Amino acid sequence: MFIKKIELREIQMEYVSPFETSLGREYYKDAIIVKIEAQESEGFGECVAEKSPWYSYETIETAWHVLSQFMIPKILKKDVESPEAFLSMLSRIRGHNMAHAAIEEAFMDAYAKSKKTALSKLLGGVRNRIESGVSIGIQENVEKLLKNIGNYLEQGYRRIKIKIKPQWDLEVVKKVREAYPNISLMVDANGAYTIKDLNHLQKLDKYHLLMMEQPLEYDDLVDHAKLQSKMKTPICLDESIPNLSSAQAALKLGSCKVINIKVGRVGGIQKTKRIHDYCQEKGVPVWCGGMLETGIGRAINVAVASLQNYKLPNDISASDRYYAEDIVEPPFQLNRDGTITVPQKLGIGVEVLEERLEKVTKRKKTFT
Ligand code: OSB
Ligand code: MG
Repeated sequence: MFIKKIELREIQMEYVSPFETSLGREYYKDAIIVKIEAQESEGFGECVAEKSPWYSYETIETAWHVLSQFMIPKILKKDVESPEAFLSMLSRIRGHNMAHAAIEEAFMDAYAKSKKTALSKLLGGVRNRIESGVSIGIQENVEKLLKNIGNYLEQGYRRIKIKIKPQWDLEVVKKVREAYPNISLMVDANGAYTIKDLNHLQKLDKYHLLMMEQPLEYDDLVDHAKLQSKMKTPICLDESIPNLSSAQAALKLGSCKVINIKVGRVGGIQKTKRIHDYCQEKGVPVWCGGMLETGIGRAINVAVASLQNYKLPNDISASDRYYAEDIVEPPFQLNRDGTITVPQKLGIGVEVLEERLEKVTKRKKTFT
């Protein structure tokens, strides 16, 4: 595939409601959208780096820098014969997984289109529908949280994830369980605790949570192993798994029983597939995490979640849970059974609405 032109856009879209985690509160989605134009097709990718380095060290600025100074020059005006060749052309650039993922997604979309296949099919996906869960941020009070949960359950979401932090944890989970004794419920701390909180966290065991996501520091595996050995609730790692080798280390150490794979965090679709395959071999289920993506990133998430070992509900909700107006057509909708249908059209399988993209663009650069 001969790569003729690449376009970077920084966009900003308002969330339907602010999203708060132990890391802070966000009102807008800021992202970089990458478009690759090849001889035979074009493709889109989304960089999930945020404005500030809270979730990850990467930011919009670091991704823009690394994409334009180092990644784009390596592939522009080049003939790339396969996804593997694409990866190896960029393999000298260490780290910056979110930047890597964005440009690889755009390549994979264009590549699937050139092969006249849907991205899900190209990857070996086995589902027509993926299970949809919803991730609910920290609220002003528990009453609001319970009301939100009720709304999402009514819409059909199959699993509720609530964000926790010290002072917004045991009492909140207790009240949610009292109101909804049997729902599929999990918590995500985004690394807000340390191993010194062991006794405190153990008190969550009585609420039969589906799992507890990333309780301890983002770069820790050893303390997570200690914590997991002393808790019944399965630990799921998010931030602590940036690549295949950390996934291997985590399973060997016993740091978790589940892995949340985010395409951006692990550096792209092919790397996602490798972690997925490894976990499958080890009998460890995975699910697809989210970064409140626009329809572009969402389409990629839906495609990877169609793989066999995505055995738990994903943080892939309908477009209207995030945005009043998405930038793809059709927007992602929740089926009544709490699933989202995997697009069967070529590539990411949804049309990117370029006029709408233009409206949300804050900066744009074209490379030819
Ligand atoms: O930890 O999973 C997380 C959003 C931004 C940063 C980190 C996380 C999240 C989410 C959102 O939980 C999930 C979604 O996209 O619906
Ligand atoms: Mg998380």
